[in-house]
Amino acid sequence: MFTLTTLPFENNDLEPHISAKTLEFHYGKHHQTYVDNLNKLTEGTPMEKDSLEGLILKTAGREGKEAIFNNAAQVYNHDFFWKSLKPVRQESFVPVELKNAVIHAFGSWEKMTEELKGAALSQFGSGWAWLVKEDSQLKIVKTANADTPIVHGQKPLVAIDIWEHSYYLDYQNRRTDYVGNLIDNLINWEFALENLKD
Ligand code: MN3
Repeated sequence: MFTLTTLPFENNDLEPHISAKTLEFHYGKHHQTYVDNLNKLTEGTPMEKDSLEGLILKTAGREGKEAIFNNAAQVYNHDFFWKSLKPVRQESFVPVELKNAVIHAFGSWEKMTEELKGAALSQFGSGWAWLVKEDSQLKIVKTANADTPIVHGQKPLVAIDIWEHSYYLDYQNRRTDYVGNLIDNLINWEFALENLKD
């Protein structure tokens, strides 16, 4: 059985940037549905005993396994996304070790956040923007639909969900405002550092 992860904050902890109403649907309906679908698709098969990451790597690019991959990857991506966020009241703290690694890779902290914003805004349709580590190099990447960095040999540090369901109730078509508010106020950079060191 695959399970819905527990949110690391309350539904209203991201307000006013992401509303409790959005979380109610995004976490309670969309994320839950990926978990439910994954369980239906794997129940009674050897895959129900796989780890989530193992199942993703095993089904990526495999003909006939698209539905399992899509639901498994979306469960993984959302688990990761929630951990990438922090409550508004919690100070936005950038650990010095992360800051130094970012400056080394991008030239400045601002260049990295601009590139992350650019990736999120330029993704056509549904997908994700990420800060990742690949061959010990930090970089910004975007993935379409359910695609996830772990199948491309990349270790994610931070995820931004840019599917419309993540912002439409609060921002309608204004993805720029959603992405800007999220990057400026909600990213958990201490989580990013944990992943960098991991
Ligand atoms: Mn989503």
